[in-house]
Amino acid sequence: MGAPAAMNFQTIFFDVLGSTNTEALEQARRGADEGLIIVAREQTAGRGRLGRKWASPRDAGLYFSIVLRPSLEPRFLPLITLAAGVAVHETLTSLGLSPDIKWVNDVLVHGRKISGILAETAETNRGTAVVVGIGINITSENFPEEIAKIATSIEGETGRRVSVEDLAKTLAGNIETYYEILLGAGGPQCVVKEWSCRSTYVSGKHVRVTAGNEMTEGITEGLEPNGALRIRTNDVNALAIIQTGDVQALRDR
Ligand code: BT5
Repeated sequence: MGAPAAMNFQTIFFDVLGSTNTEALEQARRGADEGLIIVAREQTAGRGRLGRKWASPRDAGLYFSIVLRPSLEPRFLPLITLAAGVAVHETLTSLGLSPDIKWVNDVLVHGRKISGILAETAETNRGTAVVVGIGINITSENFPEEIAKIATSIEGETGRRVSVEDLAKTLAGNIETYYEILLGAGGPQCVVKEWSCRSTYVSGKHVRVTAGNEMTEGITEGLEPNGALRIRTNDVNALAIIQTGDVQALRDR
């Protein structure tokens, strides 16, 4: 097998959108090629997981969605989110930040959220498309009150204001790198490794995971081959495999 061809990026910049993910999913359903990137200066209905909101004030962040058409075993699809997390981590590191990744999709700096990732799929005539939506805060200036305490931004951390265009370009390059690693030989294992060395949450962390009405507490013990989180539970000393949920770090007594 030869090296995979470079991704063909095409970026469309919008002034305002409800959600760049909605636009990218729509374009994917209409047959858009892999590598189509949608960016907006502002989102009026930016979303996170489970119907949560992503605050997207005008010119305050990168609101970015990319269409992928991965030839990947379905069980490894969750690794696309992890590969995107690594790409965001690399992007922020290149700007002088020291980020951490909280399983599964939060990128934090000094314990505050600077980026979130939302992967969604669409069934299209050309097969399953995956849209990876990424929000990265550029400035903290217009944070709504409810996130001001839990969020941070590139400017807030470094004092420098980056341009949306430059940030989008660096991010796209890093996505290409880790997506190609994922699709290559031994890709899933490599992505798990790349993710693990960038996250303090991967092992030895006392956490609580909430998924719907279920709550699991214990110490993290690495990832499964598909990116699921292993937790050694406190009560019965069993190994819980977390496929989805919200992770919260607990203070050790
Ligand atoms: C996420 O969800 O973190 C995924 C966010 C993905 C946003 C991008 S922007 C481009 C693309 N288009 C979209 O419509 N979405 C994607 P989740 O793990 O559910 O976290 C959501 C939570 O993060 C909220 O409930 C808030 O607590 C917090 N939050 C909201 N806006 C934030 C912001 N700008 N910065 C930091 N935290 C925020």
